[in-house]
Amino acid sequence: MRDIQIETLLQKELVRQRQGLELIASENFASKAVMKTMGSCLTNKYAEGYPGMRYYGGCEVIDEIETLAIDRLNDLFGSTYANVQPHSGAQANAAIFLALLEPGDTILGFELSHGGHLSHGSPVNFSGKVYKPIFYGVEEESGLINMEKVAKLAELHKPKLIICGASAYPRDWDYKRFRQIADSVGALLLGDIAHPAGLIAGKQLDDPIPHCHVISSTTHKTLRGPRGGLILMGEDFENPWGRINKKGEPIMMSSVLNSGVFPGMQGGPLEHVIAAKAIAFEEASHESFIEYTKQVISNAKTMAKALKSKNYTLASGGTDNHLLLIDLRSKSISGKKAEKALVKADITVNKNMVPFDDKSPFITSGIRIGTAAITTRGLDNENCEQIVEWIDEALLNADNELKLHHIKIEVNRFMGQFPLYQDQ
Ligand code: DSN
Repeated sequence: MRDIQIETLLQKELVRQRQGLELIASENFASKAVMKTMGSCLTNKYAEGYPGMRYYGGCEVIDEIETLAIDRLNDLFGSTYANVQPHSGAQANAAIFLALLEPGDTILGFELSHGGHLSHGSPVNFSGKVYKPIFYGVEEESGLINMEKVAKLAELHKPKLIICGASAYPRDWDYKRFRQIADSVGALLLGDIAHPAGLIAGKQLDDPIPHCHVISSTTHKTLRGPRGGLILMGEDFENPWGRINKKGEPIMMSSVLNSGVFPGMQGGPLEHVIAAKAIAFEEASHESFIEYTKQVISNAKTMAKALKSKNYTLASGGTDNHLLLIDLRSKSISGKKAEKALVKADITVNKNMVPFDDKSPFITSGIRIGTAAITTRGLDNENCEQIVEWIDEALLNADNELKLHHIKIEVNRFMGQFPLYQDQ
């Protein structure tokens, strides 16, 4: 039986995605193979547990699929441990915290309003309610993280876990220095690479694997897979708390982390999504994906240059990765108003706090834009210069409905040159 209501809405959303300029930094367009697999019969199967150790019968095929996903992920990142079951990046982090920390333990993360993530200790998130969060931020002058200040905070508060990673930080991370700081205070280091994962897999950014004890990520941003999460370790190691198993052997961190995910945080894994993750990991191992990641960064740098030439202020002055954080305070328009105007022109962005923002998270002084999705559509540097022209025009005419409508028509016509899921 067809569900016409849902089919109509799906079609409407497909048209929106096709016609618009998708600049939300955490979004991308998964391949048709990834999408098809998410809609497969695997959604029907319960498989609590791990390959070879399930709580349900009939998991022989599922075991092969999950093992393939794990192997491909380890090959892609050069890691030796992978857990592909987390339903999202936030749940990967929750599972890691549950595995590594006791309630009340101190964690040191990146301040949310400076670009960090909710799940790194925000008071409105479980991570800020269950644990004791301390935050480092960026310097007001440079917009960059001052590693000496991170070291001082670590020395002062002796966190059990230090987190490096962000949702809106346009720069690469000094994982090596973070590890030195973690070691100096006996903390574990978690690298949350949810945003730059694809760029790291494409070898365009610094490699966190040799430096972080544990790594979490999403799979749907620059990595261009299905919506989901994952956990990695470069090398397994003995738990630092001296816990032993029934045989009197030290419990390895791989076992601690697996228990954190299941049964700690989740029940049945989404095996249809895990199969789609396996496809995405394979896709990301191709030379064409490396070329893609180079272009993502090149497009972001082109937009940064074009925006600066129009006197836009960029947090940290530019970008090393796929995202830009535009501080609109010098342009006298709020992030909320800017987002609304751009969306009317079919240019999708999100309002975002900027460091030292004086506006609330519902208003904000900035917008965050990213180039992962448009690069998948095939847009190049020249196209990115044109996008900046439209952004500028829309923001200068944020109250002019007719002008915004004209930009939308131009954007829609332009995007017609870049096919998306043509046979759907
Ligand atoms: N997914 C994150 C982002 O948009 O960066 C927020 O959780």
